[in-house]
Amino acid sequence: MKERLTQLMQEAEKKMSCISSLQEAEELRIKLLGKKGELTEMLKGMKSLAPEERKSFGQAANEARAKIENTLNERMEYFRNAQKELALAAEKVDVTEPAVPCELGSRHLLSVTIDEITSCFRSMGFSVSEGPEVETVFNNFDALNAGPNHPARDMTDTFYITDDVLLRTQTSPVQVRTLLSQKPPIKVIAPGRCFRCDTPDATHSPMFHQVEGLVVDEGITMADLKGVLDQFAKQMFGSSTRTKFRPHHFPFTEPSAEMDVSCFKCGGKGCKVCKGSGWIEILGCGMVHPNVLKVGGIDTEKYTGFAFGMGVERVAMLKYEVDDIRLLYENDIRFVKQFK
Ligand code: 2NM
Repeated sequence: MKERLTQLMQEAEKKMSCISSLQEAEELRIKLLGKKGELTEMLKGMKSLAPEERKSFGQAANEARAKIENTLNERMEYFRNAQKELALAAEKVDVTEPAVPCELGSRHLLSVTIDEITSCFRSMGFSVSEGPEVETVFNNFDALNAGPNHPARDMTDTFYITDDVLLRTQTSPVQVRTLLSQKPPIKVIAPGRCFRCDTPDATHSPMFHQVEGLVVDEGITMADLKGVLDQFAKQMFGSSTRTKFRPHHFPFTEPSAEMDVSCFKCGGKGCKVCKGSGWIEILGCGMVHPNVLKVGGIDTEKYTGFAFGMGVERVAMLKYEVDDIRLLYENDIRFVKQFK
């Protein structure tokens, strides 16, 4: 039996030195030391030995077992480490590799235009105010002197949410909120999103943007309105821009007017942008109707005011010669990038 053990050890050592993977090491362990392993079987055969032989064989067999276990553990440890190193090498990050180029977007033409309009009025001392896009019917219509039968209130023109709540059709509700919460002097503009039930075409969109303004103080007259809006036109469209005011009608102003600017493209001779007339309609305006001031509890004997409103899309399209309003909402990066 001793010779067989020596032989088994020699073969085991030879096999162990040829192992080339963790799996092979495990297979060899089972083959030698497993329940039906070669060494295990040999130990089972010990019963047939004489008691004095049994002791020394048992010792030798245990030593052999320990040696095999140690060697296999060492080999397994080696392969585990090798596997770890391989995994780490595969994970290695090459910090010198050029990065994937990151596409930079740019500001949207509507944001650029709102900022241009806003900074004109800021330079004249206006503050900028914002309000909710979901408004009360009161703030959007009643407070603005648009009585219960005003055509603008029609279901077919306005997005109603309930009988009393709607998507604002202009930003004037922000002015109403200002009148209700502040005392004159008031000098504010309100840029923002508005909504009207319109079928989209080249010049209409059910969602669009406005900038409206409101000034209330003692002694405000039509001369202040004309001075401020003429100054705005010169800052926005060039210092040689001229303005003219045509009578108009709005429920919230009296008298009301529309302001045209001399064509900034042709200077007034007539071209495609001004459709040959030399003038371009830019905004609506007027002296705030006493009924509107009264909503804010303002003494109409002491205070007067003017207000105005313009469509941001229209101004942007004229100034940057965009011929279809829908281009402003498609967010095609090639379009957006033209107006940084
Ligand atoms: C316009 C034209 C004329 C306007 C009026 C008011 C308020 F709240 F003070 F009455 N805000 N905006 C106004 C006046 C708006 O848009 C074409």
